[in-house]
Amino acid sequence: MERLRIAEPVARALAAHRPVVALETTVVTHGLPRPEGVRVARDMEAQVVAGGAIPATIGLLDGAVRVGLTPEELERLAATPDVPKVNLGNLAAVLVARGVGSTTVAATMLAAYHAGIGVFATGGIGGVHRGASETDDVSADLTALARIPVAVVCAGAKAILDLSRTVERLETLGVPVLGWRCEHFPAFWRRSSGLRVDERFDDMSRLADAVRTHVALDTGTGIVIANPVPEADELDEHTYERAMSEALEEVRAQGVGGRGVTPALLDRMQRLTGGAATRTNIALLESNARVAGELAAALIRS
Ligand code: PSU
Ligand code: MN
Repeated sequence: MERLRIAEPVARALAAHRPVVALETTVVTHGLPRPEGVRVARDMEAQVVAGGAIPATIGLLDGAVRVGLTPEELERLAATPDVPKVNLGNLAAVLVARGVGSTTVAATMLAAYHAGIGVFATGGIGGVHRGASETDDVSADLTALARIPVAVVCAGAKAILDLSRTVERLETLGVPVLGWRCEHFPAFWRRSSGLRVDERFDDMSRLADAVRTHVALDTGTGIVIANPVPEADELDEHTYERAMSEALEEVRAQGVGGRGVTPALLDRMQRLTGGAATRTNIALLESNARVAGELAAALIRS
């Protein structure tokens, strides 16, 4: 891939067939309040290591897609004012024009795939927004999942979305949704949306076998590994329902559109819950990084 730069430790790990997990940077710059993002990124890397793999945090710096940012580089990215949020459509333009950007799930999957990394951890994938029948706002994450064979460990999709239509769309696209120790698609801040996953897995070597088998089928799609937030960190149901309807209402009233919608909703959730939503978000990010590390390690053994 043009303008792809793989950091030395990541390249070495890949050459030696050691497990590697990709991490994104939009969550660092747009998904969490500053300076929490950078600290969480470091914690996620530590969780990948604890799971048995090598982390590769991905973002745009100096006109290149960098796979494996150092702590200093991550700081530099986070300190950039108005850092652009990059998906598949604006990747080339941002590379050429600004040279710096944070990668969403979609762009991170593309970079991971070209670097030879098959496992990726995020918070929640993007999906079909509520009201999409009018706005047509559907995340490019779904486009990437339909086209790029990388396994994405997530706590479902952000519950600010229309989860039922998101799950329907994943099915249409032929993207498997595998539950890690759960039957139901998680709702990000809550453990269950009530929607079913394709299959529940309780054993990591079996989950790895399902991932490996799907990739070998060569359908070309990605895979969603749904990992609910740990019970102790789940946002209380009442707080969750109330904050979410208010957040959706505020963002609608302010006329936020396009790439701004998801960061605005996450920011409102954080404020309306007095930080509780962010604590849950951080807990699920760390848990996903840990599971992704374990999955990458199991894939090497399978
Ligand atoms: N998960 C989080 N926080 C985030 C995101 C995911 O816990 O901020 C980001 C991811 O980078 C994802 C993006 O790709 O939100 C989706 O944005 P949109 O809905 O505009 O496609
Ligand atoms: Mn969108």
